[in-house]
Amino acid sequence: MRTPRMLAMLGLLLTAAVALGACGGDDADQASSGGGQTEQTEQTEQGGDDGGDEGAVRIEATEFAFSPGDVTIKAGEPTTVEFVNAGSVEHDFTVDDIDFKVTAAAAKTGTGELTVPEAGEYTFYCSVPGHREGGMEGTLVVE
Ligand SMILES: [Cu+2]
Repeated sequence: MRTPRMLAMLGLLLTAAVALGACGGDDADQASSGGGQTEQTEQTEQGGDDGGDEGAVRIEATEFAFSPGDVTIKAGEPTTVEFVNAGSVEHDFTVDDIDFKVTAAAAKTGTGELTVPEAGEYTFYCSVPGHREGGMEGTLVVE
């Protein structure tokens, strides 16, 4: 008489324990790993996009123009400037307000890194004599 009852109770306890354990496990998995993975994926994608699009700018120089004439970067963010000289004489990319200059010989590419802490519009130009007057001037927009 006692043995069957104890077995029955044990069975109930085991069933309850398994059911509770299974439910608890599912909830925990969905809450922690499911939510965590989603957040991590979003952060990684956003970070990658930001770095690729806004962490670098490419400016081309010819006689006597910059392309593009207006360059936009983000305030406070380190930005790599790739200055491609597609012309046949030396050119440079100079921004007096932030004391920045990248020079590139004919058919060469110069690179430099700048961080502009304050938003605003800064004039850039080529400091080779006569080039600014010839049209090598543009606006660096920091936002
Ligand atoms: Cu020039």
